[in-house]
Amino acid sequence: MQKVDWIWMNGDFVPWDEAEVHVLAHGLHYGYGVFEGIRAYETVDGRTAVFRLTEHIDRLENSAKIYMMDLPYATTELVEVTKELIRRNDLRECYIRPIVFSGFGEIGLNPLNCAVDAVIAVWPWGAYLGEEGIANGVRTKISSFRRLDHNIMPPAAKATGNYPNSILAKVEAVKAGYDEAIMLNSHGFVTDGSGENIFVVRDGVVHTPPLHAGPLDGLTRASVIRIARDLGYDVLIDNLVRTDLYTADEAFFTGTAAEIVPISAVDDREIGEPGPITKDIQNTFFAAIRGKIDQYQGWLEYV
Ligand code: PPE
Repeated sequence: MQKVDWIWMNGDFVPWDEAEVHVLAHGLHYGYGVFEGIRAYETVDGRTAVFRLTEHIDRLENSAKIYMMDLPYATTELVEVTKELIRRNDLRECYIRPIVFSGFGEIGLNPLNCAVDAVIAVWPWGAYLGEEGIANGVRTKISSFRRLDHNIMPPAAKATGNYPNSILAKVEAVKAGYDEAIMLNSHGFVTDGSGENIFVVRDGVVHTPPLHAGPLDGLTRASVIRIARDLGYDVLIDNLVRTDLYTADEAFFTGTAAEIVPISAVDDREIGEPGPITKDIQNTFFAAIRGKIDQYQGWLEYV
């Protein structure tokens, strides 16, 4: 990864190499932490804007609430710190990773006697599934690992400890020669990719799984639902099964890191080149994040 000058840690801006934690930090042992992934883009007028920053920080607060973790900073403070960090690092575009975790204090499951550490890091991060993936699509495999359940590790919380579930799926897919994994819940309904939400297009209608199926409540997903409806497409939020993917006319992933990535095949059933509705939504999204569309200016928080 590309290093920058400053990281914000527990209230201070510290040099990148000095942003360290103790090896006995509680969150490292038990995966007890919550985090976000956000992107900032250079817009048409040359200013940098963070995409839906406040809503990402709100989701961080909700994740912390689910885990009964006291966020030591208010939303407004974290929003301001994020903007200041981007300015200090002199970045026009970047990925933003806030993370709040139980730090050093005591080992043992109960986190209540541990410090709560809060960190925000920013760095330049290119296409998550490759430029080639954005342009031509990625090949996917349905994972043999099932997605976490609401009553096991709530997917509504973007918790660090949820991610080994995604990592099992990702590694399985990559080792088998695919680009990305698609996950099903324990009832066999499609949830999401290892780190992306999923959409399919059938007969001109856009479909995405409901939140109760178990995907993360993605901000990119919400943006795409709005964009698709504004473009005049019907969007249905309904359960999908694996064969809905095999026979889809079009399919794509959405996510902050991934942005919008067409899916060209699922379990070797070809979907093919990115389709017209995928491209329409992709083009609109890429124009929106760069401030080219007035009706989506409300999503941009200028640095
Ligand atoms: N599902 C999962 C499981 C997920 O991790 C993400 C984001 C999404 C859906 C899309 O949500 P949103 O970014 O709000 O549209 N994954 C983040 C972490 C990726 C990583 O490898 O780290 C991200 O995209 O930032």
